[in-house]
Amino acid sequence: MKDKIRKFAFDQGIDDIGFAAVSDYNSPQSPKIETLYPEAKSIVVTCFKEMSHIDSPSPQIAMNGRLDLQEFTRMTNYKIARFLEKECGARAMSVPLSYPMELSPQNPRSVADVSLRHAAVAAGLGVFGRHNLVIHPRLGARVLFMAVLTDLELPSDPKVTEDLCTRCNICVESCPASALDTEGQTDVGKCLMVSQPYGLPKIIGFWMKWMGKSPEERKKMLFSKDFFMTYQASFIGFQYFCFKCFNSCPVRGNDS
Ligand code: B12
Ligand code: SF4
Ligand code: SF4
Repeated sequence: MKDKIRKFAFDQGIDDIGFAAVSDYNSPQSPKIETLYPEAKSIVVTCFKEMSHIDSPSPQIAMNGRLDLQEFTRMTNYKIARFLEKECGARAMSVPLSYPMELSPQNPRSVADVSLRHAAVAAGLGVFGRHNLVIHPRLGARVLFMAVLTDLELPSDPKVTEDLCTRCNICVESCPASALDTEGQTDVGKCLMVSQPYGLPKIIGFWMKWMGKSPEERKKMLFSKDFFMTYQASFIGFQYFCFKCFNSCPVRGNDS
């Protein structure tokens, strides 16, 4: 069964795939898989290599490549979930690449329903590096993950046992927000301010300022770069302005 799924997934253009039994998924901060899908037995994790757009000094080009990849991964993941249901007699639920997720003041550390990094580790697709990202043994650190939860019994693939991080510290030094200074922990607030400058904190700040302003001042606020960029981030998804920890890591794998 694993071979059948693997072949279908590679035919869709994925870069790698791994399988993890739900019992081998261990993400202490995240909800238990059973709370999302009580009958789930396995997680099918796919891996996609990010292309060179993330090296562009233009945030538009970098983020546009990410949007293209997001579209491709979403469609591919959905096709795999459909294949599991239609051709393998299974039930399947696709897990989002990033969003939608529960965004609320009650979830300040932005914990998603499924931690795709922990799922990738459980499925033998890599190990955590100093940047808290998962490094793939053949593709390096510039990879994104997707997953499908299924009731098929699929044994876990062997885990990567080699430490792929060289401890060079380049990621830590490259982070413009100093968000990686504490080992094993990304400072979410610091990262967000730099990597998503037109995200939620900007929107809240904007409307807080809006209150108590005169009509003339409000007009000025609407005709500002902040408002235009926040509009674009919200409606088009022009979200990330920083890929530094991701693209500075010299572990590029042998597929680069
Ligand atoms: C919310 C989110 C964020 C939040 C962070 C929230 C957080 N606390 O993790 C913010 C906005 C800051 C963020 C930033 C980025 N993200 Co993000 N993010 C997510 C998302 C949607 C959920 C993550 C989550 O649930 N975290 C909460 C829990 C699981 O984290 P945790 O248990 O506390 O683990 C943390 C540490 O303890 C440490 N850790 C845990 N176990 C271990 C073990 C070892 C040995 C080590 C060293 C560390 C370590 O890693 C975590 C980092 O804080 C995932 C997609 C998904 N559904 O998984 C993508 C995801 C993690 N993001 C990703 C990426 C690429 C980024 C960015 C590079 C942004 C960009 N431009 O693309 C930065 C990188 C920041 C960094 N170096 O950590 C990729 C990572 C791919 C990879 N190769 O690992 C993911 C998996 C998206 C995907 N579908 O591929 N992200
Ligand atoms: S995405 Fe940018 S700001 Fe966030 S941790 Fe990575 S390098 Fe730092
Ligand atoms: S940049 Fe260096 S320290 Fe950071 S994850 Fe990559 S290899 Fe490890």
